[in-house]
Amino acid sequence: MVTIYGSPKSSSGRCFWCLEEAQVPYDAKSINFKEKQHKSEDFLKINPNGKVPVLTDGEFTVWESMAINHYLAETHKPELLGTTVQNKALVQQWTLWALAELQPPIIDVFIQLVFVPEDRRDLKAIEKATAKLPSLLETLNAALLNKTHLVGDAFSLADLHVFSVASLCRDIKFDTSSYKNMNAWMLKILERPAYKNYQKLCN
Ligand SMILES: N[C@@H](CCC(=O)N[C@@H](CS)C(=O)NCC(=O)O)C(=O)O
Repeated sequence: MVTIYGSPKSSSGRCFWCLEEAQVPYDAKSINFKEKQHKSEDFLKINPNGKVPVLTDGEFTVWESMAINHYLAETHKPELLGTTVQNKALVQQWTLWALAELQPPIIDVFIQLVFVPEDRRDLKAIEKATAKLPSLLETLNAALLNKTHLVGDAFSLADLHVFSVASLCRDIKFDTSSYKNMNAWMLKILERPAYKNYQKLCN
């Protein structure tokens, strides 16, 4: 039995979404941050980083949200990884781009706006991170010209991972109205039954 540790409302969310896409039966265990459950001896045995998400499958344990999704796809819905050698590489390309390029500036702003009280915010850090977003979002927007999916002609982990980061633009109130292809792609993804199931878990 697969068990996912974490909340659908955190960076674990993309794993809950992937579980729904791959139609994997699972057990969810929430971790109480206030009680420092993620730093407990028991939890550190499954993730020495003291972070969620973590997935266990029998005796097997994996952490890092995008690696968890790779495992779920391999074991339950391999087409999410791309169906040709080239498309598999492109799914990796967009996954790593989401994690290494797009996520850091968005998270920098997110932390300031969501967790830091207004009078203690680092405005320079917000400005610096925000300035990186237009060229990143333009890259994404250009890749989606006349396309409904980032890789090939089917939904893949490239879409799931990039969407899970790009959608945070709404939380940081970054205006994305000029990125028309990206917005059309996002609207289609919002209609996915698996995405809707995952959203229900967040309510
Ligand atoms: N790169 C990791 C990030 C995991 C992460 O930062 N998780 C946060 C929750 S959103 C956490 O557990 N934070 C607890 C801590 O840092 O002490 C992933 O994608 O899985």
